[in-house]
Amino acid sequence: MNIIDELEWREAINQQTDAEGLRELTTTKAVSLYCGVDPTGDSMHIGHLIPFMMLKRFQLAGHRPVILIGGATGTIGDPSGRQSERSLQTLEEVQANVEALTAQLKRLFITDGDNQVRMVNNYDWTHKINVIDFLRDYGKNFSINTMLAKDVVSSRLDSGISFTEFAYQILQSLDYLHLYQNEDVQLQIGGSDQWGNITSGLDLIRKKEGSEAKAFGLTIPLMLKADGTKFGKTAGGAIWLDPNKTTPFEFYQFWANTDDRDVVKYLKYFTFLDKETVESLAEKVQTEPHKREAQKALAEEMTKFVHGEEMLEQAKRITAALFSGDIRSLTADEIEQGFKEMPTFTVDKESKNIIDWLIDIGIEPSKRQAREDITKGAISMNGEKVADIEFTVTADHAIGGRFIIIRKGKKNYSLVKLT
Ligand code: 485
Repeated sequence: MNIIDELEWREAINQQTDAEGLRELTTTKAVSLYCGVDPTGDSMHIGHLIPFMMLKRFQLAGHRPVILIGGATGTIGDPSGRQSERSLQTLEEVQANVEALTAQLKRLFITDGDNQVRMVNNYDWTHKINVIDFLRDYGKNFSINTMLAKDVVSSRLDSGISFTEFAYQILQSLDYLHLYQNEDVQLQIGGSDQWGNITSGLDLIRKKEGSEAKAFGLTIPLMLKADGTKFGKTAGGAIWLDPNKTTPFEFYQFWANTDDRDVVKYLKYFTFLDKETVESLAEKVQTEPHKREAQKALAEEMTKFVHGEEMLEQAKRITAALFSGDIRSLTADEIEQGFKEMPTFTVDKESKNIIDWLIDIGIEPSKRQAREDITKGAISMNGEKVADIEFTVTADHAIGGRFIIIRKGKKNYSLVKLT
């Protein structure tokens, strides 16, 4: 299947500048293409990931991906899709974010062979352009009238936009021209909000290189959920790629909790599973939805792609242990991940009778209540029932010397940290 046909099947194309031309180009050669991201934070979230997954699809189909990190554009800030002016980041902040994003992105791609990923930073060519050259060599090719008509700018004419943000589209256009001239790049992809910047780059290429220049643009649609809420957000905030912000277990759970109405769409749009596999999973959503096989496949594919095989196995182990109550099988590290969102208490390491211990922590309100819960078998520690009111809690009970998991009733888990 041609890559464009594949993207169409995946419903992953929003707009294209020349559908026929691009289909032809991608069937006749290994095309160099790029996607850029600005270092406005130290981690990407899954919203950012989408265009990069498409970039990876091109790579898997034999094309040549270029990832651009916006060390220059990140110091300005893209006004696309925003209602108000951004505050500037310091150059140090931008630099630290460049490093974090570079590391995060690079390992998702193939890094050897003919079509290995190339990483570029637009600071490298942008910082050399002086203001006179900028105005003479590039400024002359941009019409204020056209720039004003772009959504990004026209939507801000009432609320106001600085010259700095207004000029952003010129910087992104210079990138495309630079990559066209120096890296043989003929396609730029991005989210649907990038359409204005991408087409403005194409205009510059045609002005500089002639109207026959073979360069293309393609954007990816915004993912919409069946229930109308925003994709990629949970009660706890965005789903980050950085395992310190969203643990691999939480990442796995996010995908595993996908609604039946969305899961087939996600399998196509996000995973590298082929058409046959997706279709057979789609059938299972119809015939045996309770097994949630499609959700499991989605969660596995995504967690493996972003965090690797080992972290996926860990996420699955935590999921299974929480389901069966077999807490003892988990390591302290896994407990930390699995119980991140659950109530947490701290207590010192001193040995103590179970009743006093539960009151100290705050899990039980009174001795009477504690005694009652213990005798009726409602309390378990690390997955084992504690039915004896004379039981002594010692530091030895802590998993990895750090954690004790208390369950009260059927599913009220608490994490107790020993200090
Ligand atoms: O030459 C380029 C320089 C900068 C950029 C792209 C090409 C970044 C771009 N202007 C931008 O702001 N991208 C967003 C970002 O960095 O957070 C998001 C887009 C989203 C998707 C994602 O980057 O809003 O649609 O393209 C990868």
